[in-house]
Amino acid sequence: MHEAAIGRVKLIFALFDVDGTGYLEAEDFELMATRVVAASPDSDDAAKAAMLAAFRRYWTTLAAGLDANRDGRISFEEYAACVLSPERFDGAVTDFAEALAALGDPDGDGLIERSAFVALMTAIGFERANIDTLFDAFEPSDADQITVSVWVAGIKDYYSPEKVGIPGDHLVGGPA
Ligand SMILES: [Ca+2]
Ligand SMILES: [Ca+2]
Repeated sequence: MHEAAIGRVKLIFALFDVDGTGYLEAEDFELMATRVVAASPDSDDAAKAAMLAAFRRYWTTLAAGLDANRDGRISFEEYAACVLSPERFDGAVTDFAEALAALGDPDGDGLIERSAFVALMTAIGFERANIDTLFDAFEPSDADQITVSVWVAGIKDYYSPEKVGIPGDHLVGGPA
């Protein structure tokens, strides 16, 4: 696997272990979902419910596919196996990406302002400087907006082990 993809996987594991136990558990996804929904106060209840459902589906899909020793939690070693068969997690990642981008577009015009993007990505736990660099890499319009579809594609690329040199790589590592 490419070094860049390993870095992306390590970062996501660290951020999703919200309670810092060293393992991914159902509780981590509840905590993360609550935090992300709270970062989008202008979203309607349907968008918030979709996000919560996407986080829960993501957890159940990961647990079903990766909890090799069946202890109800996912270690980093177990998690890293997801990059060996990413197609098994495609549906859950797509759900997650679409629900997150929808939260970033509360007025439904298909565009995401930088402020909404920063709020959601900060809630997930990414570094502020890296978030801005990523937004810039998505080539925002003169009005400083990106499209929902660009963001959805960017999230899916982030989880694709074969992708290198993608905008999402800006999230990995400290600010320059
Ligand atoms: Ca945890
Ligand atoms: Ca386990």
